[in-house]
Amino acid sequence: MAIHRNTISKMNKQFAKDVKLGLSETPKNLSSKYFYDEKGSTLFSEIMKLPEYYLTNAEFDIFKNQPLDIIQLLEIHKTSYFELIELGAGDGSKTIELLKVLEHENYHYQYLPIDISQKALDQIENTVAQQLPNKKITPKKGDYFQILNELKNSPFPKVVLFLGSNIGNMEDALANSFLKKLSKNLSKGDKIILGTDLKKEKDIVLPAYNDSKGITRDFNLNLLERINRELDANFDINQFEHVPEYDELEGIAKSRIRSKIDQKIPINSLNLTVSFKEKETIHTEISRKYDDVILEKICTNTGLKTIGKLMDKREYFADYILEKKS
Ligand code: AVI
Repeated sequence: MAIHRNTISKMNKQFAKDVKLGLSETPKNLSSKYFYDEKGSTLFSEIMKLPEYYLTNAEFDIFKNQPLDIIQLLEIHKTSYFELIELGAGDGSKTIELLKVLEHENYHYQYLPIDISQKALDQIENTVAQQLPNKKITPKKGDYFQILNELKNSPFPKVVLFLGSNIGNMEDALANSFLKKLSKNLSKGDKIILGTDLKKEKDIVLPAYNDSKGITRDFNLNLLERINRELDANFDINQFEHVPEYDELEGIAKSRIRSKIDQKIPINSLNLTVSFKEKETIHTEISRKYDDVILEKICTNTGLKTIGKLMDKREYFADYILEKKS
């Protein structure tokens, strides 16, 4: 009993609530935001290095080869000071390419990466220390909007980076509310660099979510392992499979977990037993792919307008430059 109480006090209450709700619904679902525990974050770093996962290289290509175009579209001047704020900086490998040029061209700015993970912030600090030893950065640990709200009162123009097509893990309606909230924390004339994976053929998109080494499979199934670890459950991941799909017309990659057999899984911390029929699925992730029309749709009533778009050589990926107009 003591152990059980201890388990409950340690577990993430919101995670427990969401797992209970998601696995009680039809169809069953679990939010992709729960992918990123320590193991999941390590697996995602591996995914980004996979040849099939073209997104990272494509966006890197834009930052490496077109930094001056980015700067020009941002309409920043060497004489004025601005704040470059990055939401979820990852390892910073793309942004560092922009920073190198801003440094070389003597722009005046402060770089503020925001992340809830101290590990991610330490990593970006290391990258900058190694590649630009004279540049001091200002990492901020916490919730994006809480920190943006704190930064709102500073008198300086802002450029917000939201890269990696992270926006694509939100349904369009949620992406729209996210951009509305972001826009509310900005002032007229501020800019956003929004990284988006573009709609394209299934032959290119699907392998990115179904790699030959099975890392994406492990990444998806880690959700069940996380429930085992944190909520004292008994999922045998060999009895489940990773099911990715991509509908070219809709432009959305979807990941599911499918039960191979009829089975009942106890989740002890929730006092719940979840039944699965053979082939029953749990929806775990969407990865929206964009074009100009969808981009415009998610910008509706946000006060944000597209003022530029930069693509990699193969036109797989785009960084849209948005400006707060009102
Ligand atoms: C973080 N996000 C943009 C990734 C994506 O492509 O949707 C997460 C991911 N899921 C499977 N592979 C990578």
